[in-house]
Amino acid sequence: KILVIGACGQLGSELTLTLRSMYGDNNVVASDLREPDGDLANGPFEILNVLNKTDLANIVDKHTISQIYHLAAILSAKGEKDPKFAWDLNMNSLLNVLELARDKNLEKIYWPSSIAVFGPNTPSLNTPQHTVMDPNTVYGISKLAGERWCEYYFEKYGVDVRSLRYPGLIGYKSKPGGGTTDYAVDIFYKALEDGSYESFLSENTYLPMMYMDDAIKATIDLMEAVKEKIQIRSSYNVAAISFSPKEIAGEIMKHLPNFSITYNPDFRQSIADSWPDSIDDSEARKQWGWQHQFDLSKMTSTILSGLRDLLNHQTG
Ligand code: VAH
Repeated sequence: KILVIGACGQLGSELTLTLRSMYGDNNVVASDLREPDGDLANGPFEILNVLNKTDLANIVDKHTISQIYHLAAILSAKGEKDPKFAWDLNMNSLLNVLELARDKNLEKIYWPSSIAVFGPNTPSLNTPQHTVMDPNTVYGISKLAGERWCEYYFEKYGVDVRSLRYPGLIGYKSKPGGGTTDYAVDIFYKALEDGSYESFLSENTYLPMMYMDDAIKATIDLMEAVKEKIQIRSSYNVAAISFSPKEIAGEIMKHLPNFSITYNPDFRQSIADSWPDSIDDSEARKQWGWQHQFDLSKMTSTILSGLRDLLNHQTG
């Protein structure tokens, strides 16, 4: 059975539903700090603080878990507000999961890394798989250290842990949680609700991004790949699209001609400036057939129609 840690998060909630549709509701145990709402309640759920090793081990034993997707973390912007806690949670939770996987000889572990592992001295165009990495956010530092630990536990103890360096993930079915790329989610809600959006990043801030369905497909493809194909045990570069606030606003205006955007950069601008503009993910494409499906135009029309239905449904 599969355990998803952080199942109520932006990625966790959609990934849990996908895993349940693939393996059956009762074979995917969702867990988080708080009770789920909506569809997540349609399967087994456990309240879990992943920093509590005993609780984690008890849940693994109780449900005979063989795979763990560990998605709980404090993201980039939120991490800068409480650096020590962000480091403690992001780092020690991963070490708890890796140690447990080793102890109980779990079959597979999934842990997300991020383009946040790159920093100001990393080449910013077509950032290579192997390159200079000088992250200057606590989140990025914890993800870089985490990648090193994943590779260590694979090499030293044979733990089959797999990882992707996600770009900004853009979806509409779940709310984002404290990231720097969240403007690209917020903009859709504001476009439909207010007709205008004030961006906290400047107009030409290019960032690597990916529609949520592509991110989930990449995760499943990686976890389903035969072991021999996985040559990288730190974390794979994966990419789909790169765009700026100005570009996504322009795409939205094709559907909502009266939509307007203003720019008021805040502390998140410096985080975005430290990250790449685009990513070279040729290793993932070569080794396990990664291929994105959503470009900016398809993502925008998909989100606008999906979110319109969601908001209409909510207002009843
Ligand atoms: C963040 N959404 O903004 C996350 C992600 C690359 C961005 O890691 O922190």
